[in-house]
Amino acid sequence: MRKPIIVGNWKMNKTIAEAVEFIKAVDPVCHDGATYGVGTSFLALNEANKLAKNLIVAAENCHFEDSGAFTGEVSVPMLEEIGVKYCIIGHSERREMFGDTDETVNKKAKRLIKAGITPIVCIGETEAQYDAGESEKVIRDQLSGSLADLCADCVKNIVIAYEPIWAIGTGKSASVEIAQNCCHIVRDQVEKMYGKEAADAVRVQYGGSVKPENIVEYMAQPDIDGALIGGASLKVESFTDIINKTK
Ligand code: G2H
Repeated sequence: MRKPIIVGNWKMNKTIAEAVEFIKAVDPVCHDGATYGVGTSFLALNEANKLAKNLIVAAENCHFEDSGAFTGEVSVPMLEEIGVKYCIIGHSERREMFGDTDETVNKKAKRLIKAGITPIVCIGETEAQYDAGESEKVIRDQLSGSLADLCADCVKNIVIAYEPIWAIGTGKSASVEIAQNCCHIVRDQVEKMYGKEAADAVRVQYGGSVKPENIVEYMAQPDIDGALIGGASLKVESFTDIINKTK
């Protein structure tokens, strides 16, 4: 049985004070129906992680090297030092604007796994690729690169977020059928790479304009084990609503 995992991706939102206020309000509402979490800025991570009892707190990126001349970057040992247990990698915004590739995502995944931090590996096709009918190929290619050369047991513990780029922050969420079909392709690709046991265990999230109004139908799909949620994770009311609807 896969435990659902629903993570808010705050992106470049919330100061430390705002993060603290949110966690104080939402942490007590969490329940055993799923693992709930938030991805915060590097600055807010330590405070948020110390405060959260029920929510898991995720970094939104990391560097694959442990130290060195990488101005502005944060390494995995730095995350380890403050007890962070999850890290989002390869989000489409990072791929588009900050040069993340399947190769660097793969290096980050390997380094995180070595540290016992769960990577939330993001993949997803652009609108042009979707329109050209290339979604499946893009998903399989991104996973082949991003998850290359990991151990099958390690793959069981990672989280994969399928986020079609055309549905991110646009209000244009993928239909339940498309989301299920693509999350099924994700699982099938994991099976091809690492076998059935890993594919049965890996948790696959859908992301892209998930909100209280559509969370229940996504979560009812056999291959969708959770969600990565941007806009609707920023307000206490809407994230609480999502938590209450996934009991
Ligand atoms: C996709 C998602 C969070 P939103 O980026 O990862 O954001 O829910 O705002 O589409």
